[in-house]
Amino acid sequence: MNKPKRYTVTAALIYANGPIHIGHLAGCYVPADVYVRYLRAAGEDVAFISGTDEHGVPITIKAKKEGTTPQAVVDKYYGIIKKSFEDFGISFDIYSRTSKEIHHKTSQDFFVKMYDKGYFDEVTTEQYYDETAGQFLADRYIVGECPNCHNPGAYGDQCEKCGSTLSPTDLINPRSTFSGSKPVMKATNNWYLPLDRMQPEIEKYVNSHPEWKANVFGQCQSWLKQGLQPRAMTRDLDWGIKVPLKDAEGKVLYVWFDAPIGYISMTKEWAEQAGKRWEDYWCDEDTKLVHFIGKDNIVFHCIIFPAMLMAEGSFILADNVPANEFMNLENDKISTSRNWAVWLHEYLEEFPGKQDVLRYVLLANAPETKDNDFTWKDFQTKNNSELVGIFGNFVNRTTVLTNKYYEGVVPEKGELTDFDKQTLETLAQLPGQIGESLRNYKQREALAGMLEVARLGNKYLADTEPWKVIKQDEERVKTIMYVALQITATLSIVCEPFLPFTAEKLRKQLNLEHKGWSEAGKDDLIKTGTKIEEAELLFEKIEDSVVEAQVNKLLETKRQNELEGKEVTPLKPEITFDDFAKLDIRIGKILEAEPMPKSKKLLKFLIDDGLEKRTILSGIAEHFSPEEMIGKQVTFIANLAPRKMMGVESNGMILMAEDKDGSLSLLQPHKEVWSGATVS
Ligand code: B3M
Ligand code: ZN
Repeated sequence: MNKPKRYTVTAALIYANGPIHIGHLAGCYVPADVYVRYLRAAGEDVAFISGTDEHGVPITIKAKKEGTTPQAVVDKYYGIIKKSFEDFGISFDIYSRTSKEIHHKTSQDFFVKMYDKGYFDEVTTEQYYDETAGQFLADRYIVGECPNCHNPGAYGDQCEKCGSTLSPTDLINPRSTFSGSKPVMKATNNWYLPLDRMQPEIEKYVNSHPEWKANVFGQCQSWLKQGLQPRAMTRDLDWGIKVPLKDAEGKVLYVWFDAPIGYISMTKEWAEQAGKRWEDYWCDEDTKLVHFIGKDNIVFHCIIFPAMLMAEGSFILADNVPANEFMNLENDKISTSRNWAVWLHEYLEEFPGKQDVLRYVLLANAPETKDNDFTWKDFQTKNNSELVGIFGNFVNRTTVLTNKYYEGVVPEKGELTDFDKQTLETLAQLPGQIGESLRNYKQREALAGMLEVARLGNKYLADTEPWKVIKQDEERVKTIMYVALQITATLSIVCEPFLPFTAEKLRKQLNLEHKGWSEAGKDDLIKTGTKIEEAELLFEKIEDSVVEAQVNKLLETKRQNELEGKEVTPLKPEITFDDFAKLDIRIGKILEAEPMPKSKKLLKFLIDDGLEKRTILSGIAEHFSPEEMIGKQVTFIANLAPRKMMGVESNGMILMAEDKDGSLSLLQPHKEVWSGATVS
């Protein structure tokens, strides 16, 4: 597009059913904030819109779990989420909620307009219905046996044990979670968006954006290739926005219909307060619309919402949807149900004043092109070696020396050496490069460019050595410090999108007013004669004990999960029957058992396998005494290649089941069988 007149930037409307964690921050909120802060610094007209998504089954599920109402859930989490974003410095222009009156009206009007244009197909389908509770059942409200792994507690949309995607009719013996009764099939009408018929227009739109990030463009292509299916835009549910039609009693708008319209209704709300025209931000072709989201929301923002906007007809479409991949935590997927997360509100309490450290680490490791990992060790390293060691160190040396030599007054510059000129030229180029990376959603690259400014400063001081030169040539040192101060001043501008709290501290130290991006890199940014403040540390070292405490907190979570049986080992890759048939599994009887000398773990068994007596070593000495094993029947693998351990050859392997607490249990036939019985 041509140079945009203004920007509408949205960040995903997260469900108000739980607090914010670092996965949300890295995937969507920090990148959105960095982008917006840069645009504002560059003098652009921006509306930065977000809020909570307060409808849909995820909210009602949470209410059921907490034994309260959906309204109580959204009220509670809206408060927690809004406050943690504020404290973290995410600079939304508005942070609203989809429960607002204006949103209900905007969504209903949107629906009616599409309806009047004949965009919906009314379709009758059979859905599960709970006769006792008198309501249709969303997929999540039906449980039953998984047809794949036979987990008895699989949900109508997914089995959490084997991970397979299901539909409610796949379940064996389905039950309603409301009454426990067997649901019946009942006919119901809903309104469908004919994405199949709209595919050509949608394809045209997506294909006009080959510049989208590869992960986003690729996911869209794979949806389009499969062929789009009609999708119901209404649901039989009692929590949500009422369908504004006659004969639509008990039906609400599909949450993914109303939620993205939230971007529009929240813009209206903001415009009203800010004295702007909301239409400028949604209906003008010269406005650039950008959605920041996590990768699990790509299809909704790149296909379904654009299709809705096309159908409605009055709005612009997104120019870009720079979705990130996922951030893992200590090599494991972030999970709310397993409490495997770093929660923002807890971080803010435990690391007061260190918002920028977390922002920095999340950006440096941003999952821009693939999933990435957050570890506390890396958090410490990045803080200590980059923020303290490079950024803080440069600023501190400059401010300390300025105070020491000139009582904090920026000196006059004398004649510039070639090296000074070269340094200033590099300085002049960096802000433009950083800005370019930011406009192209390459935030890791931009962050590296920002740190490059501090590196330039450190190198300049290391090469010019003002602390030595001061003894021979006081005039020269004035110029050196003048140049170093210009670098510091530029740093205060270019660090702002990434490290807003630091930028403010730095501006205060330099007594520099807020300047725009175009000022950065200029060589008279901070004027001769300006009085700066006493040096104050921008960052402090993070000690080992602090990160150890965080790691221990996570280990405790893991232990707790194991006790509660939430850590189920994922399934191994599928094998063929032939693979299985290669195993020779048999039952044998233990004739003799003794400890292995010098080994804490191994026991040595003599086993009657029906054909002969064989020796098997087993690492179970910490769980069983030799005495209690004698005479027991065990299941063992009889054709495992012999293996020598501590000088003794072991011929097979005894099978055990490991319980949640780590204790072992023998696998025995449920009635005594003859030694040598085969297992198949
Ligand atoms: N509420 C999903 C989520 O919270 C959904 C996003 C809506 S964005 C319009 O991850
Ligand atoms: Zn399953």
